[in-house]
Amino acid sequence: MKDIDRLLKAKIPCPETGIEVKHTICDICSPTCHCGVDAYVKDGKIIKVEGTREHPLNQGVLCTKGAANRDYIYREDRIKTPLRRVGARGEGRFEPISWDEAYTEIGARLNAAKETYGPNSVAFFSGFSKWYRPIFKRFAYSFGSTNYATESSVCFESTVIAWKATAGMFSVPDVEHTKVFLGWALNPHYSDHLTAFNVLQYKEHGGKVIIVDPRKTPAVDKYADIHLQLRPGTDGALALGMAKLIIENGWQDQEFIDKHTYGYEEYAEYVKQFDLDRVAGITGLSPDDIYEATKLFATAHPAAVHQSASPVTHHHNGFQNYRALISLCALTGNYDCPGGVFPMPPTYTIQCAGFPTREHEFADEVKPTHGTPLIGAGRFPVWDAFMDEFQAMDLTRTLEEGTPYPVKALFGLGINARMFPETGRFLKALGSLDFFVAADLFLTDTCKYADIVLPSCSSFERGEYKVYPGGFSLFTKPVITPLYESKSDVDMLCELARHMNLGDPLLEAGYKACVNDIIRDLSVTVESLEQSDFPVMTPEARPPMFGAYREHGFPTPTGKFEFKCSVIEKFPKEWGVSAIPTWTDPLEDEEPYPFTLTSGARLPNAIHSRAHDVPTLRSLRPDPLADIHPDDAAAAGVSQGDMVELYNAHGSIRMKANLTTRVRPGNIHIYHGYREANANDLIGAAHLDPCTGFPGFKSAGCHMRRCEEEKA
Ligand SMILES: Nc1nc2c(c(=O)[nH]1)N[C@H]1C(S)=C(S)[C@@H](COP(=O)(O)OP(=O)(O)OC[C@H]3O[C@@H](n4cnc5c(=O)[nH]c(N)nc54)[C@H](O)[C@@H]3O)O[C@H]1N2
Ligand SMILES: Nc1nc2c(c(=O)[nH]1)N[C@H]1C(S)=C(S)[C@@H](COP(=O)(O)OP(=O)(O)OC[C@H]3O[C@@H](n4cnc5c(=O)[nH]c(N)nc54)[C@H](O)[C@@H]3O)O[C@H]1N2
Ligand code: SF4
Ligand SMILES: [Mo]
Repeated sequence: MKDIDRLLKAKIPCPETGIEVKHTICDICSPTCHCGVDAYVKDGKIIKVEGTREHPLNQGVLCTKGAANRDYIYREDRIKTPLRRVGARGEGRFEPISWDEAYTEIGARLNAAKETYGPNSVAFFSGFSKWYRPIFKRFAYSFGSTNYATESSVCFESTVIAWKATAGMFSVPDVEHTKVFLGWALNPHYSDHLTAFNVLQYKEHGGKVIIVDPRKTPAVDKYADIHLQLRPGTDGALALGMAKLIIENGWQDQEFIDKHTYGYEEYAEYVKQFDLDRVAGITGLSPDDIYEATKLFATAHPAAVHQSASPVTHHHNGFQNYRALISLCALTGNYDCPGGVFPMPPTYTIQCAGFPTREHEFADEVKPTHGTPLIGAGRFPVWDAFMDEFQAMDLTRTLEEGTPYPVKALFGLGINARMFPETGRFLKALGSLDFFVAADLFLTDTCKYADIVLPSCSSFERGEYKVYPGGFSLFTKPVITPLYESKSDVDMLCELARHMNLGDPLLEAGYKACVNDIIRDLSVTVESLEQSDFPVMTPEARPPMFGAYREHGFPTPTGKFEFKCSVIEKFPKEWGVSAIPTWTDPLEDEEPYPFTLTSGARLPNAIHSRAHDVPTLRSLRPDPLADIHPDDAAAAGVSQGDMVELYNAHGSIRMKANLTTRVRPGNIHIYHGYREANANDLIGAAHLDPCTGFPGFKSAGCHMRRCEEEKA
C-alpha cells in the first residue's frame, strides 16, 4: 500500500490527505449535553467524528448516538429543497419549489389567516430542538400571534413549574457534596451519560444512593444501596408517606421549616393519613424498605434529590407527585445549601450556565398586546399561571372543535406528531387547517401533511450560540456547507421576516444581530466568540451562592419555600387544584385494564422518533420490544420473541415480547417513537394532568394478547 493510501485509510488529517479537523457540536439530544465534536472533513464531506478533548463538558467522550452523527446527517430521507404538496395530506406527493416561492406562499397564506380569523388563528410550534427558539418566538410575536408552543408541553417543564410553584425557581442537586443521593427516576446511563459520570464518581467516593424506579436499570445494578421498585405514578404517595415518617420520628429540620417555609401545618396534617402500610399497599413496596430509605435520606446531612427530567411528571397526577417529592428537600432542610438542592436560574435555551442573558426580554419586547387567550387557556390552571406558551396538548381538541376560536394555520419547526398522544387523531385534525408549513431535516410522516415543507440543516451545517454549565459560551461555525438546499432554521426565519415585511429590524438584521442583542449585557459578542473553536469562559459567570436565598428570601410571593403554593391557594375552589401536594390515583380517569402500560424510558441508541431511522443505531436494537414480566407472559401463553398485541380503547400496536424481571408484574414497558409500533397510539389524548396538561405517557391501561396468527 502506498503511503498516501495508508494515510487516507487511517483518516490522518494532513496536507497530503486533504483531511481537515473542524470543531462543532452534536445536537441530537438535550442542550444540557450538546457535546463537542471533532469532524474530519474531506472534500466537503464528513468522513469521521470524534469527541472534542478540549470541550469542557464531554472532554472527548461521545455517546452511541453522537458517534453515529454521520449516519444521522446523511440520512437518505433528508429534505433536499423546499416542497409544495401536490397530493392529499399524508400521501407524500410534493413538487420542489424555490426558497423564494416558498417564502411568498407562506407569507400570503399566514397573512390570509390573520386577516380572516385574527392573529391567534396562526399557531407556532417547535419540537425537541431548542437552539432557535428565542428567534422563533420573536417571529411569532412580531407576526402578531401569541399562540406559540414547544415540546415543553410534554418534556421537563412540568418539573420546572413545580419548582416555580414551590420555591420560585428551578433547582438542581449538588451531587458532588451530598452524602445521600435520592435518585428519584434516576437512570442517566441511557438519558444523560454526562450525569452518569458524576454519579459514578460520587459513588466511588463513598456516597449512598437510593433509587426510586419501577424498573431495574443499569443505575440500580451499578450503585443502588436501596432500590424502591414502586408501581409507576405512585411517587406522590411514597413521598407523602416518607414525610409522615420523617415528622413522626422527629427527623425534620424544624429550624428551616420555621424560618423559611410556608404552609407547613396544613401539609403536616395532610400527610398523617399516609400510614406506612397504606403507602406500601399503594406503591407495592415493602414497609421495611420504605422505612430504611426514609431514615437513610432524612438522617444524613446533606442529602439531595435527583431532579428527574420528566418521568415523574408523565402521569395524570404528575405535577402533585413531583411537588410531594421536592417538598422532602425543605422538610429535611436540604434546600439552598451545599450538598442539597439549590436554586439555579436558567441562562439560555434551558441551559443553566451561571450568568443571565436577555433570552426572554428579546421576545417579550415585541409581544402583541391584543390579549386573545392562548389555545387551551382555562383548561390547565397551573400551566396557565406559570407559562406564557400555549399547552400543545389542547391543540388536537382545538383543531377538531374550533373552540374557543378556529386555528387555521400552523407553522411547525421540527413538529413531530409521534410525540402527541393519539397520534392518528392529531394528524387527522391537521386536516382542518387552511395552511400548514413544516421545517425539518427529514421528510417525516408529519411533514407529509404539510402544504409547504422546508429543509432545515443540522448543527454541523450552521453556526449557533450555546452556553454550558461552568460559565461557558460558544458560537459554533459550520464544518460543511448545508446539504442540498437546506438552511439553518434561524436564517429561514430571518429571511421570511424580511420577505413578509414584519417590520422587526432585529429579525430582519439576521441571527447574529439577534444573538448580539440577547447577550448585549455581557462582555462577549458573537464576533469575539467566533475567535475560538471551543467554549470560552464568560466573564460575568458566577458560581452558585449557597444560602443566598435563605438569607434574602425565595422568589415566591411569600418569600418562603411553599409547602402550600400561594399562587394556587388563590385559585377558585371549583378549579379543584390543591395548594398542598395531594395524592390521587394516576389511573383515576381511565377505565380499568389488566396491565399498566409505561412508555418511553430512554434507550441509549434512540432519541424519540429520530434515531430509529438511523441505520447503525437501529441495528443495535432492530425490533420494537415490549418488556413483560415472565409471570405475566406465562399467564398469557407468551414466550420470548412472540409477537404480542397491546391494545386499549385508543388503539392497538404489535411488538415482540421481551420477557424480563426488570419490570414489575402487571406492568408492561414499551419504548416510544417507532413508526411501526407507536406507543402514543395507546395513550389517550385526554389522559392529561389536569394541573399542567402533561400526558400520562408513563401510566395508561392496556390488554395484552399473543398474536397467534403471526409466528415471530
Ligand atoms: N409515549 C411517549 N411519548 C413521548 C415521551 C415518552 O416518554 N413516551 N417523551 C416525550 C418527551 S419528554 C419529549 S421531549 C417529546 C419529544 O418529541 P419530539 O419533539 O417530537 O422529538 P423528536 O422525535 O426528537 O422530533 C423532533 C423533530 O425535530 C426534527 N429536528 C431535529 N433537529 C432539528 C432542527 O435543528 N431543526 C428543525 N426544524 N427540526 C429538527 C426531527 O427530525 C424530528 O422530526 O416526546 C414526548 N413523547
Ligand atoms: N438516549 C436518549 N436520551 C435522552 C432522550 C432520548 O430520547 N434518548 N430524551 C431526552 C429527553 S427529551 C428527556 S425529557 C430526558 C428524560 O430523561 P430521564 O428523566 O432520565 O428519563 P428516562 O430515562 O425516561 O427515565 C428515567 C427512569 O425513570 C423511570 N420511570 C418511569 N416511570 C416512572 C415513575 O412513574 N416513577 C419513577 N420514580 N420512575 C419512573 C424509568 O423506568 C427510567 O429508568 O432524556 C433525554 N435524553
Ligand atoms: S447525543 Fe450523545 S454525543 Fe450527542 S449531545 Fe447527546 S450525549 Fe452528547
Ligand atoms: Mo423530553
